[in-house]
Amino acid sequence: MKNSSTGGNLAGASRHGLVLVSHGLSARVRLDDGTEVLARAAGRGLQFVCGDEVSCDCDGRHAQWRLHAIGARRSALYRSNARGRAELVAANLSLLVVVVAPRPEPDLFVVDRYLAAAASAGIGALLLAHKADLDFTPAVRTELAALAATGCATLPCSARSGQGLEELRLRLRAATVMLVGQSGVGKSSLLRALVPGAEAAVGELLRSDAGRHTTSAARLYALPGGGALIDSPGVRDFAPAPEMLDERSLGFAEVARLAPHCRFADCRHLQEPHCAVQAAMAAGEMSARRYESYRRLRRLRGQLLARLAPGRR
Ligand SMILES: Nc1nc2c(ncn2[C@@H]2O[C@H](COP(=O)(O)OP(=O)(O)OP(=O)(O)O)[C@@H](O)[C@H]2O)c(=O)[nH]1
Ligand SMILES: [Mg+2]
Ligand SMILES: [Zn+2]
Repeated sequence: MKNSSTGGNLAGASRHGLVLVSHGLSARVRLDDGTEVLARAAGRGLQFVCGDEVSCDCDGRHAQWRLHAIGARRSALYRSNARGRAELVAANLSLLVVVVAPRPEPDLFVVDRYLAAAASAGIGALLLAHKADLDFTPAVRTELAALAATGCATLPCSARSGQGLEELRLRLRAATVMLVGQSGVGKSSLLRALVPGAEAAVGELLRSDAGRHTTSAARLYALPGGGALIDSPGVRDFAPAPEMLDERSLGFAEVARLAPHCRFADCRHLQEPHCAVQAAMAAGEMSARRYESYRRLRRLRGQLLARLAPGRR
């Protein structure tokens, strides 16, 4: 990979590039000829993230790259900050890979919220049951099966044993993918298995308390077969941006399928009569945990919207 502070002598000419890492007002950008440069935002209003396609030019006099425009986004994944405001996480994703593993013990409510955000943003999702060399508890296995039954694509695999990696490579081909999940589920290990040489480029690693390497910033890598893979720091929690969630289903696949059968078009599937979602839950056709997760996300969304605009529900 070429590295250069000025990226050659094309001062003044506008160049296309891809944001590899965003540092707020500056970004590491891979220009279309493969050169990597550090570029500063030309204006304060520019908000760019990993995966953004941008235009840069070089101020020859100061040998400084400026990022002056962001291309239209094909998709955008947002999270909510504490005040309910939408914060961009990544741009142009076609697939969100939510990684879980037997250890650390999965928080499936976090998984549900990632899946909800992806569905609401029109981004495909894959639930990766990682560390397939270890066993999930029967309770978690049951819930993973319930998630698969909602239509969510799932795949068992292991970066350590190599199980499922060929299948994973096929599914990621030509896609722009982000790996998300709790710290320690093995996202960076998957990155290293999928992108040869990524190890050398992993500059954003910190040593955690346990002496383990933990990822500190989202970073994009080119996939060998085409496409791109973004490794991201582990999370404890994830709150989707409230305004981005699908109003009727909140991005829950089974709720979206059942909602047309509710009596009221604006049914929130909480206490309303003749609600197909509550009926499916009562009949055991919808996972009780998923329904509880849906209720929690409704509540969270209401709270975040209230913070966003006091007096509004
Ligand atoms: N048993 C088992 N352990 C694995 C496997 N893949 C990775 N690990 C281990 O899981 C631990 C965490 O791996 P990482 O790849 O750093 O996890 P991460 O998700 O990137 O963690 P953060 O960067 O903190 O979010 C390491 O000790 C790995 O050796 C696997 O397939 N099986
Ligand atoms: Mg990592
Ligand atoms: Zn309903």
